[in-house]
Amino acid sequence: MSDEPVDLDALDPTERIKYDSNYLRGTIIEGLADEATGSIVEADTKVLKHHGSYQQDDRDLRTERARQKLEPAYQFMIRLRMPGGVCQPAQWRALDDIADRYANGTLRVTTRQTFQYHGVIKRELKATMQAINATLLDTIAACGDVNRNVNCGANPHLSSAHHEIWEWSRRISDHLLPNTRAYHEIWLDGEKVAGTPDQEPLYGERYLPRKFKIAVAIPPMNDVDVYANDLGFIAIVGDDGALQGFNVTVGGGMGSTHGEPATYPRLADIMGFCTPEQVLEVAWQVVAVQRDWGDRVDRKHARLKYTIDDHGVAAFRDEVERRAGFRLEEARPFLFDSNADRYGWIEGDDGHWHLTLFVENGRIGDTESRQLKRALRDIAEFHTGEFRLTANQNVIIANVAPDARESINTRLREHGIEPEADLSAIRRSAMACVAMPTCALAMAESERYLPSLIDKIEAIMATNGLRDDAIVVRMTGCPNGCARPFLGEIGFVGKAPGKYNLYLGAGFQGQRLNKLYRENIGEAQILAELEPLIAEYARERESGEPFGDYVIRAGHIQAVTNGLDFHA
Ligand code: SRM
Ligand code: SF4
Repeated sequence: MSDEPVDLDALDPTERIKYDSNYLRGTIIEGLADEATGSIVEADTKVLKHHGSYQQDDRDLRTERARQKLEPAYQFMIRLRMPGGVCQPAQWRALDDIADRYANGTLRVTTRQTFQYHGVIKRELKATMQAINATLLDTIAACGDVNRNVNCGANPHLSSAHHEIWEWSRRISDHLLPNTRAYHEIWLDGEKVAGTPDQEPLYGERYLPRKFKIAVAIPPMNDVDVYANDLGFIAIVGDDGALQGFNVTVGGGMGSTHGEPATYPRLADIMGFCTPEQVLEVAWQVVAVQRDWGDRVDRKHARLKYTIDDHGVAAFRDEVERRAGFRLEEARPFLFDSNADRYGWIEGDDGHWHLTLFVENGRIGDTESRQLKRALRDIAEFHTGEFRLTANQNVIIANVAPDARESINTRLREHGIEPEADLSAIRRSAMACVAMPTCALAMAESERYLPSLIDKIEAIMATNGLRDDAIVVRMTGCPNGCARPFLGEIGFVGKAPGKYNLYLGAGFQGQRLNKLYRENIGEAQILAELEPLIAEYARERESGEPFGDYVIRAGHIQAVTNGLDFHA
């Protein structure tokens, strides 16, 4: 970190807010106490993110509230930090209670393996944070310009080294946590320690130029979409089942802005290989170089992916190696076969079983016919293994003894859930971001709309004999890319209410971006575009050929292997 004085006025205004916040305190305590409004001041909303919470308002109510001359229906989203998505049954029960007591009665599994609550009001924000902390989970650094929740391949059956690899994801997460005591002071009534100013050896007083994300993938599954992360570790497990180390990837990200070609999704480059003992140092130095080299003037150009394109991977690697004091080895061979989850019951090496349940768009709630939230809560009363959230927004009931399987099946069926439901492959390969009504940035519906669109695409697939063929479909309400839509073989990105850009051609293993095929189209045109393509795919595809590969081979769309070609 450089000690040179910084002209904050020359930087993005968020830099001053972070600097002035006194290590993420701001005036949040005062804002929580202000009963005149359900909101907090603008600068504090930016500081609050680093504590895992966003101020939002219910967009469904905006017009009516304005008509009544009321302030917007302010509420807060809270995101947990849960490395690798692991949650113990007692924690599940407590988190379920919190959803009913303080939030909107649902738990939302995110695309980064954690939970979000929506609809918490300011008056109850602190109590909610305290209730979360009482479960021994927290929300520190779940959002903001810091390293966020570390993802890890979620399928424990895959490799005997899984536990060890997951343990590394947890250690990376801990290693990169901010040091400030602000979180404890604000939410947990922690004492202010006089005379000992906070220090942030990694982040400094202004934290990172932008958010930072890490994932650990365990081949052959790329269920974390490792190439969409700023920093990735691909576990290399030897034939003897022992963890040899990790290939290191840098410079992935999805976010872009419509009509601004200087912003683009980018897949990470493989930078080399490190041993397990080197992982923490590599992670630290990659973050540190991005802290020092990242753009603090233009937030739209501040993610590591732009730093990498500006400086080149070789220069970035040299700097990381110089600071770490060792060189990375040549990357080692590995293979990914898909970026999806495997559903149903699977037996692990040790005779324990794991049930991956499809959760449509990650929303765990109850309806009259299906009480998923209730069922999982009941299972958490007797389950002796753990729950694992996947980066595809699903839930794994993991480490189940063989004789406990039947009670889990029974409990699910009692609540209208078929444990190994025979859903179409396209529905199971689809995911959508939250979007309306909580996301301030949504331009179109996503979570609330995708299921009905899938009903229609599903019918086209069935007519063409493709009911059991997976095509990865991703939808988001805007181009920020929260459901990684640019990795969809079919991607929909919201442009305006009811209108989407249609993208085609991403790689089935998450190894290639898609490309714009049609712009700003509504449902009728979406279906009219997809119907002949799907029919042609059914007729003409080669054995095992994924849809994304087919549309490129057939000349419908160009392959995008480099983010810089995304708009070309
Ligand atoms: Fe995201 C902002 C939801 C994963 C890229 N994201 C937001 C906000 C907080 C909107 C805001 O800034 O006001 C959304 C809150 C909606 C709500 O009401 O809950 C939001 N993002 C989500 C979640 C909940 C989507 C979901 O349906 O699961 C995911 C939470 C992940 C987590 O647990 O940490 C989520 N967001 C992602 C991903 C996917 C990933 O990381 O694998 C991406 C693309 C990867 C990347 O970071 O490039 C993503 N979110 C963004 C961006 C664009 C960042 C950029 O580089 O331009 C924004 C906007 C921003 O940062 O300015 C954003
Ligand atoms: Fe909101 Fe856009 Fe992210 Fe969807 S992709 S949650 S609309 S920011």
